[in-house]
Amino acid sequence: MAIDYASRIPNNVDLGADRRLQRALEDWQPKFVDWWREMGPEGYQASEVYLRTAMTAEPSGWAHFGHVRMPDYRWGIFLAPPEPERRIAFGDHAGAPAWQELPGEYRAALRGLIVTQGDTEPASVEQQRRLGHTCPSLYDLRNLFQVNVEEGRHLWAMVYLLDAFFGRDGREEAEQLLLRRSGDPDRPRILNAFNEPTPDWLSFFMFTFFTDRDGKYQLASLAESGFDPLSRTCRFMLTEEAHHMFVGESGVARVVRRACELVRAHDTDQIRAYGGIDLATLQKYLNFHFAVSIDLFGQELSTNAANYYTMGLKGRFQETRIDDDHRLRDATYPILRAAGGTLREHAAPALNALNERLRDAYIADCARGLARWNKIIHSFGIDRQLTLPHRAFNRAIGAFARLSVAPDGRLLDAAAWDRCGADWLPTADDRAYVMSLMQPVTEPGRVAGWIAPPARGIDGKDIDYQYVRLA
Ligand code: BYC
Ligand code: FE
Ligand code: FE
Repeated sequence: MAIDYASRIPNNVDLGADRRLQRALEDWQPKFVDWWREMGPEGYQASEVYLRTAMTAEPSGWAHFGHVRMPDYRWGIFLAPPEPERRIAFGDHAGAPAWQELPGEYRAALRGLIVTQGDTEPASVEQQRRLGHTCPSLYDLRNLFQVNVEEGRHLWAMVYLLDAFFGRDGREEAEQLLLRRSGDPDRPRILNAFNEPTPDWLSFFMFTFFTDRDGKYQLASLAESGFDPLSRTCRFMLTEEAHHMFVGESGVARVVRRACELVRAHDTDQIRAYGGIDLATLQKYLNFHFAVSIDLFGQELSTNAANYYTMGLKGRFQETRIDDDHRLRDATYPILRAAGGTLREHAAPALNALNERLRDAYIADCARGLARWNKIIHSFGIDRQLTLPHRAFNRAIGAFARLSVAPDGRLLDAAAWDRCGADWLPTADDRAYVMSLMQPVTEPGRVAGWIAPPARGIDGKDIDYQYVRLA
């Protein structure tokens, strides 16, 4: 499945054979580039960035690295190779051949899922567009831009589906995806986490750890879809997503490492005087990003989720590896709810609890990342751990949104919340402090003082390689 880079839109879907689709996408392409110039990374459009471009869509496929100006990046349409004889794995149609064409009766539901997924991609680029000005190193600057161009490509992935399968209203949705703006009160992005600002690099690393990981879980569920083109496009997107989460996990790990070095060097937890981000502040940022990111899974009990499943559109994480009837009509799933002043588990219909089930898988994955950060802290002999707050903490979506819950899961009254909130979430002071550290470092090989250098460079290059040639 080599990708054809000779045509105007790189692709591995034989775009040349479908004139209607090719015209629709060629009409959208300049609008996308206009959007990129307006809302993409500010101040670096003319810089040459050492970017990775996929050359095949095979999981083992090789990538090409080279310096590229971002507006010249070859965004295109890449689907994972088809699985021969693929069948629908769950829901009412389980066992039937996967759909190669749009199942007409599910048109609206599928369009909604594709638009919601598509909307997050440009939103994240908008959120991150000013970060280049305060990069901690050229290595990090390059990683930011790699993430940004790939999120741009994820938008292409969803626009391909809209244009290929949804006709005129698909084209209209494709235009709307370029018109909404993150954080704009009049035309916001669809999901709340994508309207939050990403003002500093600690927020960026937390975002790529926590929020891009929602991307992993949502894409994995959509990769199970009975609508095969959606499945294949999501399977390829997942290979790109892995890099975004690496940027987040390794970014936070380096901040943790630097904090530990300063604690050891100065024998105090109060390391702000030495230009570090203390672990208490890191914990608050973590609390904030975890809560907004778990909101992205939707309500604990959701008829939308039940319908998507029954229709065969959105499965569970690793659906085909689960050993049950894949219909779930009589199954139950434990969920938490507030009762008698505490949070208690109860059995809910499994079909309605699918969002919660996916959130559970996500939380377990986050915990594995935290364990790796805690290993670093432990290796410095520091007696402190980063922890995930309780899932009911600081929620805006679902049954916990109405409650005040401490990070340890205690239900609080409003007064207790007001007294303690500042201990648990970044305050204006915390944010101002972190912001004060955000001074650009653009000399090859140098790294800002609040973060440890990366363990290794990119594509076998040294850390002092010129990953970005500033224009
Ligand atoms: N904010 O029945 P419910 C990524 C709405 S991240 C605002 O629970 P459902 C990326 C909901 O839409 C992955 N509204 O909903 C990461 C519904 O409204 P309607 C993005 C919310 O449908 C980093 C209503 O509340 N992909 O790729 O089961 C960088 C009832 O809720 C929110 C997807 O999300 C919220 N947080 O679940 C770049 C996959 N939560 O429809 C990229 C596609 C819920 O009744 N989306 N609502 O008007 C979905 O699968 C589902 O839409 C959701 C919501 C899981 C998001
Ligand atoms: Fe994405
Ligand atoms: Fe991502």
